[in-house]
Amino acid sequence: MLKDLRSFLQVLEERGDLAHITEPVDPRFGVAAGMQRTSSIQGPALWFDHVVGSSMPVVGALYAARRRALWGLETTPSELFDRFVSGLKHPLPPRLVSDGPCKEVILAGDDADFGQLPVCTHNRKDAGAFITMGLQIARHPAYGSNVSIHRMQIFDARTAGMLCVQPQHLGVYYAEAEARGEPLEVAVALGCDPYTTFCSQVQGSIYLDEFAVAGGWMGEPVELVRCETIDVAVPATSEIVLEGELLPGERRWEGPFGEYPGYYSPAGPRPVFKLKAITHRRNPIYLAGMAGMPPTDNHGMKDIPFEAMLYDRLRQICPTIRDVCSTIGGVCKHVVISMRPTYLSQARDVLLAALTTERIRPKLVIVVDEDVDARDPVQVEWALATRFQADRDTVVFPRAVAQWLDPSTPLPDIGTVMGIDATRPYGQPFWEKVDVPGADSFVIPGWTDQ
Ligand SMILES: Cc1cc2nc3c(=O)[nH]c(=O)nc-3n(C[C@H](O)[C@H](O)[C@H](O)COP(=O)(O)O)c2cc1C
Ligand SMILES: [Mn+2]
Repeated sequence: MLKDLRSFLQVLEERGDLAHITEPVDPRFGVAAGMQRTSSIQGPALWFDHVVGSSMPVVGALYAARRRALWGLETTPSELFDRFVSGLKHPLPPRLVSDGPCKEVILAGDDADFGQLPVCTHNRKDAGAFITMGLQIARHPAYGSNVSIHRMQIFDARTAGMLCVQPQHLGVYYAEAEARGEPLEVAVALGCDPYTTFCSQVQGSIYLDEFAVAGGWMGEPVELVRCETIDVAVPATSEIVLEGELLPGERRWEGPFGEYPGYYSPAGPRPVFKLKAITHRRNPIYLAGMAGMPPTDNHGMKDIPFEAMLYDRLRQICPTIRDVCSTIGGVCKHVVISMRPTYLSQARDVLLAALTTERIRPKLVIVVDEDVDARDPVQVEWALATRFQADRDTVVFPRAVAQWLDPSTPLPDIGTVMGIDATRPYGQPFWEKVDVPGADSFVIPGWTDQ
């Protein structure tokens, strides 16, 4: 099991999927430029040895390529969803341990300063530098522990904005604490192993402890250590931990920031995080990650849990679902489902179920037959071109719940969703698809034999 960021980086190093940038790089746009470039060519993860103004190396674009996410979760494309679902069904609660590497250096009070971190500025019009890959960990007296990721805009040495709004669980925790006039203690773990990193993206029940899902995936509990200044426990092997609290009754203007739909999300009044301590490993590695135009870390990390949870849900009504793909250009809003329909209208049932999920809501769902690779845009378009008639096979729901940050919606959070049934008419004769015997296995030297 990969139990920390370092062992994952070791795997990437061995597979030639981690490139070292040795020349000095500016944390303002420079690191982001590298991350964006390698993401768009699906190149390696990047290790920046020398980020100007900091002694910490920066690693970025770790999850911008799906292959790396699979290596991190130590699984294969064909096993991914089943492993994911089995972690959800068999969670293992985390274990508290007395000490861990993330305590090797402890900086509390005035010694803790965001300026110690190489926090990067990504996009031309971003309001400033943002921490984008921190796991926010918080506790609630009734709901338990929560793990999620929320961007943080650095305001000054010990103050940051945090984008955590309801119905996100951290937003709920904060709203309830604020209603009692209390701060919400929050720890931010930066640079964790792939399992705890991915558990942050499980959109489960508010009672779910995401660390227990990570434990389920690993087959052993995640080890946590208590924070120094707040009553929260964090992964023991985190590279860096920020301890602090969200202040009640305070808002500061946060944003704009280049978000995952590929647009600047507008500025607004947001909760304020007050830093109380920083703890870190010796020679810590700072983890950066892009949102913005896909593909990026943000999309890569959201797509897999989104697909796996939809897969699990849809398999309840259709066990012959083959694949669920959150398409790259669809920025976590477009889903292609391949399936083998076993009765008339089943493809439509699946389509409707996918469009009416709870927190993970697609805007467009395309259902294709099993012979179409849902991950190949050419094949999906071919199915649309040859198996789909718009008047017969389209369903449109106006005024559904839309994803926040979709700039095309007429009202905030309200928008139209659409389903397309591009499966062959069930049970009717249909033209036969061409095939060439031996084409898939034909070896072209230097091309198909690597
Ligand atoms: C890199 C990255 C950055 C994210 N930033 C934010 C953010 O700033 N605000 C937010 O509400 N969700 C953000 N998310 C999505 C949440 O982390 C995600 O929806 C999570 O599952 C919410 O957890 P919850 O189900 O416990 O509420 C981000 C996701 C990723 C992968
Ligand atoms: Mn949660």
